[in-house]
Amino acid sequence: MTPSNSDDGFFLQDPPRLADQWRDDALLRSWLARTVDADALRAIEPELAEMGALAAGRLYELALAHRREEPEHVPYDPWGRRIDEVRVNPAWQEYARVAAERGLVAIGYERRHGRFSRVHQFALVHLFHPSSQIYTCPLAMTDGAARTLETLGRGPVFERALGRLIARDPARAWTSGQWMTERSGGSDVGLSETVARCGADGVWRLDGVKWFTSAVTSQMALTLARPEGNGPGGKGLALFYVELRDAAGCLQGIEVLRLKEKLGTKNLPTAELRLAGTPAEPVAGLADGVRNMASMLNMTRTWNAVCATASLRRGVALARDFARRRVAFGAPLAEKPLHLDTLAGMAAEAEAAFALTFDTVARLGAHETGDTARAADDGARAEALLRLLHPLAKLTTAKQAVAGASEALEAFGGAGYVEDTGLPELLRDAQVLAIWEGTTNVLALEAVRAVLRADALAPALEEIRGRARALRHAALRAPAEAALRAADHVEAWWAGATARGAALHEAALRRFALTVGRSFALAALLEHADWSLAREGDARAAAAARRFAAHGVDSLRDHDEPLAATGGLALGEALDAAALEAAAL
Ligand code: MFK
Repeated sequence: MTPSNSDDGFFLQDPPRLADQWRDDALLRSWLARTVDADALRAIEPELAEMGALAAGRLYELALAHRREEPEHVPYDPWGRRIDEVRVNPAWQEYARVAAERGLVAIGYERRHGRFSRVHQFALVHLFHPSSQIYTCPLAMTDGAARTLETLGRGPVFERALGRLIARDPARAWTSGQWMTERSGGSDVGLSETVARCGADGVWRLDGVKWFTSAVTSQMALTLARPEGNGPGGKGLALFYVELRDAAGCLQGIEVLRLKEKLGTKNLPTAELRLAGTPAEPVAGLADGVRNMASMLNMTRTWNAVCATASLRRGVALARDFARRRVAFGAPLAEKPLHLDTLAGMAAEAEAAFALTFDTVARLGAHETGDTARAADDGARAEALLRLLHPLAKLTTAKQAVAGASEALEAFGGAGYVEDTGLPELLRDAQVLAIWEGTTNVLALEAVRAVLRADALAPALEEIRGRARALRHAALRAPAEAALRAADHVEAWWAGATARGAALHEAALRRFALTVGRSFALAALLEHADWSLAREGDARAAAAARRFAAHGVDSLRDHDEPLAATGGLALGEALDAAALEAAAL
């Protein structure tokens, strides 16, 4: 069809259209062809093809049609009874059905394809997420709860709950909440004020306020509370299991105070809850709650990375399609080198995010099943690397997703800023990815803990170097050198920082984490690009890797001197002397 922007004198613009998201995603298909065993891939592909069609068709239509229908909190029934019902739109109910039937959580536990099970699951999530109105939030928490109960929960109550969390029958399937954040803070969870008391009947009951609880429509939740008499901090908290409603469907000592009015994730009901004598069951002892919550956090952070990657990819898909339809200055945008250059930059970030995320996902699957292809994927080193990759993949891709969504909106000009196109959702929903599940700075500190406590830097640098040195194609030399230079720089910087013996330069740690994250992403993409050139004769991943390297992977580089001079904060960046002092470097 010839692009047209006028019809009988009225302005008429062809809107962007989503192609089948499985067929349209060359990198996803190529990545799976390289990394997944042929038999497993043959079994998985039809499911992916169906999800790709659904994501471009029915699910996307539902998302657009119901996007203005926000959840509603109904505190009382007409006769004055407190009911605290939270009503969601019909699209959400359909997402719940599709997610259960297609096993978007279950696949990770059925493990039909051994170590490829997580790749199988998250490839489906990658296709599903951008057409799901963030239904992936309850799914992420459900997966985190399932993993926690699988590894820590003992006894019939937890076995029953686990069975529900991974059920494929929508009538049986449960989702879980993850109630961590309190008024005292979302990052410093050790300050939590909720108290747990054991009654004479032997039942534990919780009292406190949970300040952000996502997807409050769930049937169960994992949460933290301090058993009476316990000491302060995360160690003094315990991990508790809560079922929200009793057999009659009434909330058990839970009051919904209000739903949050948020910038984005508008269809997701996020509530403030008061717990007043909520019955609860300790999951694993009466202390070390933060440590016991860690596998849930690592899982939801992985979902965050998958969803960030998927949203980047959606922005590229829509902007690319629109570039063929929108005519300006006498030609479609797709024929304008300047616009194409911008789209190529967006695609490069999306592909690098994909490489980092799916590398992490593959390691997670190998770790959980003990089914490792290489000896290097086994044992303590592999576990340390995974512990580092969870926060790195989350923080790196979240930042990319926010920047990418902004760029995607701009690719539509004014239409990207207009609510009834549905496009502003891309940006609004991306912003949360850098906030929930640990902000960029909190995750940078978590990455550093993985380096200090688990010695995770050496295996990360070894992976980057091993991949960059194994490349066969000359076309990849320049980006490979960028990855190697960044790895050398990280190593020298870390050695220098630790040799000084003083506290690490906290002000530089976000740059440290982003440098390791982006270098790792580059090396993973290069490995794929090399294979794709050789086996598929396809130069697209190579072009993306070159461009991603040119965007820069080393954000420590420009800061060495000022950091050394001021003990951590570049002078020009410091607001005033007090800020320098407060940095306590
Ligand atoms: C669409 C995508 C879907 C996304 C779903 C979104 C759902 C959103 C709902 C939410 O709940 S958002 C709220 C999320 N909140 C956070 O992510 C909390 C952010 N804060 C942190 O991560 C802090 O670093 C932390 C709370 C962990 C600090 O607390 P502490 O008490 O100072 O913990 P500490 O001392 O660092 O760690 C305690 C133990 O846990 C240590 O082990 P040991 O006791 O053996 O030394 C740690 O090694 C261990 N640990 C902590 N984090 C870990 C971990 N172990 C493994 N992996 C981790 N990530």
